[in-house]
Amino acid sequence: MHRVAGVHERLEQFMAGLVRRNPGEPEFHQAVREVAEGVIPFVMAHPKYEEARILERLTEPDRIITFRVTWQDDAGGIRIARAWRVQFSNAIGPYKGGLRFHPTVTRSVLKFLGFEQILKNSLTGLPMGGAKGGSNFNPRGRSANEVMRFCHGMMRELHRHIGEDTDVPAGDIGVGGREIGFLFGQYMRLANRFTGVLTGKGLAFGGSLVRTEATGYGAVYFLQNMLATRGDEIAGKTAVVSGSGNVALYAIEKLNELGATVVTASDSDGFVHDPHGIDAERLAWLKELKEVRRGRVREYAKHFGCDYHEKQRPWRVPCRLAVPCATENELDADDAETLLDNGLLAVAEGANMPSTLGAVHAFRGRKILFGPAKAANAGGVAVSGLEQSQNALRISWSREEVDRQLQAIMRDIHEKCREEGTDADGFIDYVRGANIAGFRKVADAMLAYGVV
Ligand code: NDP
Ligand code: 2IT
Repeated sequence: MHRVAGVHERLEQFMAGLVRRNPGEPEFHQAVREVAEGVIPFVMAHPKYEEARILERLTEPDRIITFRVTWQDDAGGIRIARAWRVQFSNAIGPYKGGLRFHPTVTRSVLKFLGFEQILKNSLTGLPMGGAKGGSNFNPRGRSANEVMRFCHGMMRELHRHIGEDTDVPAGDIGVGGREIGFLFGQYMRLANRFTGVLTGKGLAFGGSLVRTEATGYGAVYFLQNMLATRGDEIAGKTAVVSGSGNVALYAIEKLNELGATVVTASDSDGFVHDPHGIDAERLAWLKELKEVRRGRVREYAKHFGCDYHEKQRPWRVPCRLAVPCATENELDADDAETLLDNGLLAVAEGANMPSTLGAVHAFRGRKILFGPAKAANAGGVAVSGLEQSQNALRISWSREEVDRQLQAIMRDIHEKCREEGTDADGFIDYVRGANIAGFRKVADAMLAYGVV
């Protein structure tokens, strides 16, 4: 009894300090709280981490670079946006993490993403620190030429802060293969170096096979591993997916391959419900719509004659598997209850922090299989790590080889969650497991360095 009260007090005291030091940053507070709920009891049971104040040090970024990006729009007007690179921790490797271009990007959003990235990267077993960056630039509706000018403008400043052994950015929302090409081209020109300073590159200039597919495929591999602990499988089940970007499209592809029926996809305007299932043929159409024509999912509904739900999220559609792949806080406690009442078996988070804390508590309370983002979506950054290895070795591995390594990494992350997160009754708390396993490695490295 005494012990439990102590943990609660310590958690609230820690969070009060964090909130005081980081005012007006709700996403960052949320991400830290989710981790602290599991890590504080662990730290209290291991005084070496408590005495070295590892959690306090790990929640303070190494540095945050804030800068202006100026570019010219298609009409010749001068535009200004704000950009950041949050270099959170390089305790176990060079900073690593994506860049996001979206009007909702703030310092708080990038701090939450950078913090999550530390533990996610640790879970992959590869030597990568945690970082995130991006801009409140809104690429929607802008021409490819204007996006190019923005990317070149951004790299004019970013280039002096990154390097293959320092910090290696990649994609995230609004930053895909096209943007990485523009960013890499400008880096090369400014630095006069051809090196693996970004991942998610095109195959012609150092990219890795399977990086495009890796996050979505990895989330489904993780789901497969979770279901296997209950003697179950993906085949024959209905799945609800949100989003229609990089992560969603390849999650749908792998779910299809493994025999599920995926009945939804969405974007920020609404979702499409296709009871027939987004099969291989329909997925090819959706990919072309999103990746080439850069259209909206409502066009899918029109083309295939199914329902479109404006300004709604897909969680009311009955399913056994839910794979949120759009953005943070897109699934709340009410959505979780609805999904659970409709017979939900498992969730694999493709997006970062898609479930609110209330939703996470609801899933854990009902003891379903819940794969949190830092474990379930780690396949993307893991293959980024493999891209860095291939660049360093100046070789390219085959599709089969990279996919084999991705599957092995996802299996290994699942195993780490199981080792650290199994309750006395046999229930695997993947949230606690992922947080403690990710934390332990980084914390041990920090202990070895002394007070730095
Ligand atoms: P994309 O830009 O390719 O796609 C994002 C998708 O989410 C689009 O369908 C977009 O709709 C939708 N979306 C974005 N913002 C919102 C919003 N505020 N509300 C509702 N829908 C929204 O990004 P990714 O697929 O790469 O990223 C999706 C998620 O996965 C993010 O949480 C990202 O951090 C995470 N992630 C990505 C990885 C990667 O390798 N790319 C790796 C690990 C995690 P619209 O077209 O309307 O904007
Ligand atoms: O959230 C993420 O893990 C990513 N956006 C991928 C980061 C990376 O460096 O590949």
